[in-house]
Amino acid sequence: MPLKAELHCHIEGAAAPELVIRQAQKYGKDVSPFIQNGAFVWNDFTSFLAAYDFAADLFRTEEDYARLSEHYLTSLARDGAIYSEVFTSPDHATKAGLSPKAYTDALGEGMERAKAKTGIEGRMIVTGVRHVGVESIEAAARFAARCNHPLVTGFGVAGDERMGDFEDYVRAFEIAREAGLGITIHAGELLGWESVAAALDHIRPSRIGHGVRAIENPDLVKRIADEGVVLEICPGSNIALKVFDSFGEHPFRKLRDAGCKVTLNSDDPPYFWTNLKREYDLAAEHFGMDEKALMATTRTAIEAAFVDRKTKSALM
Ligand code: ES4
Ligand code: ZN
Repeated sequence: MPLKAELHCHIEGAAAPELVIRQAQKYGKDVSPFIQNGAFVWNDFTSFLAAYDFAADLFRTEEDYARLSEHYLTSLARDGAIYSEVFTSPDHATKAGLSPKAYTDALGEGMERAKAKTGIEGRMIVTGVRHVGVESIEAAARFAARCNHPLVTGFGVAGDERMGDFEDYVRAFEIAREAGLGITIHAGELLGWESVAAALDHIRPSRIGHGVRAIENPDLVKRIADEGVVLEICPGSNIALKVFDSFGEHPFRKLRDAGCKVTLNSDDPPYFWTNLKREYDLAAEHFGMDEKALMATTRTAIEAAFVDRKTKSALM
């Protein structure tokens, strides 16, 4: 089994249905509109976000969040992962009445517990959400910049790519960059290659979340390869959300062959009927990735990780 590393997973989106059901019992909520036969129910990006928000709303206390990150990183380690970066979103915690600091400390505590049990290294990327609005994104950046949590090493923007413009987020990313945080932004998933180009022009990230629709423009693919921008590719998510019709049509292999730095990620694993192990298995089955190529993908992820040099060299 190849060693694995993950750069792109939303922590609330990593909550397994069993854990969400347990949380719903705790808070007296009916899961049936969003979970049926042990699986999340949704049919497009908007209804996916609704199910995601329902589940996220069931994590309310520090112990809820600590259990969530402990649970996820422990299961990842059992599947052969040595490193994981998770997207955190202070917006969810604020809605639940928890301060961004209490939320982050709790997730960090869960990550430390998982590390003590399994050795897996974890870091957090504080994330602003496009469909919540630019003010909340800047607030997330300011929090990330000042929180001084040793496991917060990055800042990103996720959410509905069809809302807002990249120009709107320049100030948030400047705040994060000045604080020394790593920078990544979702682009080229729901919208086409122009979105990836705009993200590169305005935000200058070292990594792009998804970025797969760059394949629509060969000049842009060359630019990504030349500039060494790392793509956080989530094949299972892309097929579940119908970004591409089938794994056979997914551009992972073409992007890799064109010299782009590619990594494998699970995004919101149970919503997309996946996990990191399945992503590696899919890449072997559909993208012709042998064991050596998969290990190279893991190495690319660790090289691109938002982690201090000492930890990085210990992982390599
Ligand atoms: C996302 Cl805000 C958010 N949460 C989970 N998954 C996502 N994908 C894109 N935006
Ligand atoms: Zn994502």
